[in-house]
Amino acid sequence: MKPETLRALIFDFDGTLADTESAHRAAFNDAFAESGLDWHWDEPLYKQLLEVSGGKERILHYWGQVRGDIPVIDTGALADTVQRIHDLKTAFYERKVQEGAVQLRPGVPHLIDSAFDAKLRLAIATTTSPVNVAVVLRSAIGPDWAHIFQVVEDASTAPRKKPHPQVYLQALQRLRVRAAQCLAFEDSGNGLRAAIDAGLPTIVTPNAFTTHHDFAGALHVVSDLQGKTVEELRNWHASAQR
Ligand code: XBP
Ligand code: MG
Repeated sequence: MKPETLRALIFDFDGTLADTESAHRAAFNDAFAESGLDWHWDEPLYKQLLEVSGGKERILHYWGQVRGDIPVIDTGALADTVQRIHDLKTAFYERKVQEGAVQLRPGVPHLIDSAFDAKLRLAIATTTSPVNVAVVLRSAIGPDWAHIFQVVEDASTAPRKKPHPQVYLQALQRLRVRAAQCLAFEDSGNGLRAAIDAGLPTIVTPNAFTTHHDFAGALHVVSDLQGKTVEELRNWHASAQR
């Protein structure tokens, strides 16, 4: 069978395109303080909690861990409280990004530019909120970012969070390409499983929060995308066809 041509790159966002999780962690703690909660997520605890994809799901998971003894009288009220805390967190996160707390990871700006120039389709498949993608890429790339990443699937369009493959399956549908015509890029175990379950050959670039995750099934695990070229991506993609 004729090998497939590489036509699209699908990037995870947090921890892959940009180093965001320290700013997320600080924003969660600001939101807890603002809400009068005596919760504080230090780095070791946040590393564990990142096993749960999605900020709201993470808050709910932690609430169950620390307050499991208090029967939930009204699940609707609990959901509203979690939503309120998460909305606050997103506002704090946005401010931190605008103050320059988040950078694109090494090699990402150059690779995005060269992939765009090589007419590869670019997409994002993330469990974070759409405003978080926009605020980071607007400050890092400028308003053109939405022209460069033609497809963005996020928490608002794909409510079932990684490791569920929904966000990647929807990105493939909107790109109108087959999984074998793409490469996916991830930083976490949950993300890798979501991409693999969507049939995507996946490159993993771990970061300080995810180096201990299980990356079995990844096409390649590399420290970062520094110096990576479209040519090298095409070779990685071809090796997945063999
Ligand atoms: C990583 C996540 C997100 C962020 C926090 O997303 O799991 O939940 O940690 O962002 P990605 P929210 O799939 O891009 O690695 O609070 O908006 O969820
Ligand atoms: Mg990630």
